Amino acid sequence: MRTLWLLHEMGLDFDLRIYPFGKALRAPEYLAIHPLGRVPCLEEDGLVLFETGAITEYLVEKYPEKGLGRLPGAAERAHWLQWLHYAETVAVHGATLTQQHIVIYEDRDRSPFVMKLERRRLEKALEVLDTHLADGREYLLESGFSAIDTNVGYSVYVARHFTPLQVFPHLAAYYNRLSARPAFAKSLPETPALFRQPFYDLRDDLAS
Ligand SMILES: N[C@@H](CCC(=O)N[C@@H](CS)C(=O)NCC(=O)O)C(=O)O
Repeated sequence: MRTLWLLHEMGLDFDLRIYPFGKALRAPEYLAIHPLGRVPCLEEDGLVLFETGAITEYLVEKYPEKGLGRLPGAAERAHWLQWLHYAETVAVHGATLTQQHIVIYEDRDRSPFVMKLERRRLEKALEVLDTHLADGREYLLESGFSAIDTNVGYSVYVARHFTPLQVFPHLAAYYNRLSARPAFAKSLPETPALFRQPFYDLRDDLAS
């Protein structure tokens, strides 16, 4: 979703191929593109690239006129890189919580301890963003919207399924700004593919 969002923000022409989670991602044809069978993947002019962060850097450098990167030499370059990679720090907690609450099918295989720990670690990671945004800035960099906002924004999109954003007022306002962008709306799945409910609370009902 975050790469799709970025492509829409950039206004590029592209063909989207959707691979549902499951066997399609482990088919030999797909493993020839991404050896781990994950999404996303970008193919352009014979180049095959995986890892969202790398795809982000590649796209903003290939299309500098879109203005969504902060290229080497730019004043905010170092912080642009910092938040690009921080997006993955947040995303990993979201991915673990997605696995615990949604992907794992049987209650006996879920861990209330992991759910609690990961929710706490996610909240600490969100707190850092909330504090950063507390000075009233609209987006992560003072110079305005860039590709790091699609990466971090996606991580917040996932995170809010597992922790209420209201306790982070600056982050909640930032997420509202991001989700009002037309390119964000275009990147959402037409039918809920993964998140079938808006919020997944802690599961204290599970045996420890
Ligand atoms: N760090 C990688 C993460 C890739 C990843 O784990 N993608 C997930 C979806 S967000 C996936 O393909 N999961 C399918 C699976 O593990 O079978 C990236 O940003 O591209």
